[in-house]
Amino acid sequence: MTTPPDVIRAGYAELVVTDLAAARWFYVDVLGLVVTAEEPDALYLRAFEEYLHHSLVLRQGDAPALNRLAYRVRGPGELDAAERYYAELGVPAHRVPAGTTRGIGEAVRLQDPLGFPVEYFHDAEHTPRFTQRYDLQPANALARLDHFNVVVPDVRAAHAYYVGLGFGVSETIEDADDNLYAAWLYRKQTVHDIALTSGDGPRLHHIAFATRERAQILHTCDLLGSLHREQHIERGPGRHGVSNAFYLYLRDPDGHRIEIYTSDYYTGDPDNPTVRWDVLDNRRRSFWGHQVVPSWYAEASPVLGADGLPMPTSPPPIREAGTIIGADGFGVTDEANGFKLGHQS
Ligand code: 4SX
Ligand code: FE2
Repeated sequence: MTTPPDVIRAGYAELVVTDLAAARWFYVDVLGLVVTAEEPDALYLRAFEEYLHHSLVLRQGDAPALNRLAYRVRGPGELDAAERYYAELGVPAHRVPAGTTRGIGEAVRLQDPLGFPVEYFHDAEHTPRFTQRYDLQPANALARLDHFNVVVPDVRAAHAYYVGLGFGVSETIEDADDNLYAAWLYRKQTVHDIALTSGDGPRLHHIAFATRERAQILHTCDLLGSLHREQHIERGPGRHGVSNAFYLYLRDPDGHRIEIYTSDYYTGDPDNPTVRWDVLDNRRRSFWGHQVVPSWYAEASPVLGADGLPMPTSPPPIREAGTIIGADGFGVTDEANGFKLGHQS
């Protein structure tokens, strides 16, 4: 098998939004992302520690969708490696010239075997890095893009595809019958660049930005409350079991899900052990055992195919949300652990 392209990390995503002004309010006014460039039908945004041109593009369109997930590769030569790799997989891939996406150099684009529109790029315009521009940063400043999370009907197949691309597996959710419900995979030295969630797919589950501290996440909650825009809060804030990160999920005006995430752990050693969670462990998705709202399992953004139309989806063989009474609460592990509310001995 040909060597896969040397991926550094999740680089940027492009979302189609139906009301760019509403999206600008959410991403710039509320989340505080930095505007690198603005066009009548597009916004190029970055977080405060980022120096590449953008980590998020919002493009005006007719229906909400994911236009592209982009991974940064280690050097320009890795674009050749990507072309060779996908040729061998039998997946059509094509080069696009520098500037096809504003601020991004030459790139290779393809519809990956899981059905997602993916780009590999190396070169990108540099912009000022505002790490210590505290005079510019709001109290909820986002530091950098952290990861993508995608919904796929066959997590095992998707897991194999990403392992083939050279990703490490930090954590999984499994059951005793060998069903794989979710997996977290990385190239950079954190818990993930991409997570796989079982469900009707291909769809985009969320894009996550990291903050430096959890106080910054809590401030986003307070801000939305003060603005009476608390409807944008979908899940959390809380502590993940998987990844140990502190989190908050928001829905943008088009329903795209954005996670704010902080304080996961280092995975850079070559023998970093995979953490395997039992699907019946109620702490896996909320370390504090909170139930996951049904929308979090059910809803996700359509992804565009090579023809520019939404990809058809197919269902998973087994649903995580259906495996436990009440999705996540009241799992069997409570009694297995000898705990019953009101009957403690
Ligand atoms: O819900 S999980 O605790 O499994 C989880 C979801 C962990 C890390 C993530 O980034 C995430 O989106
Ligand atoms: Fe996430």
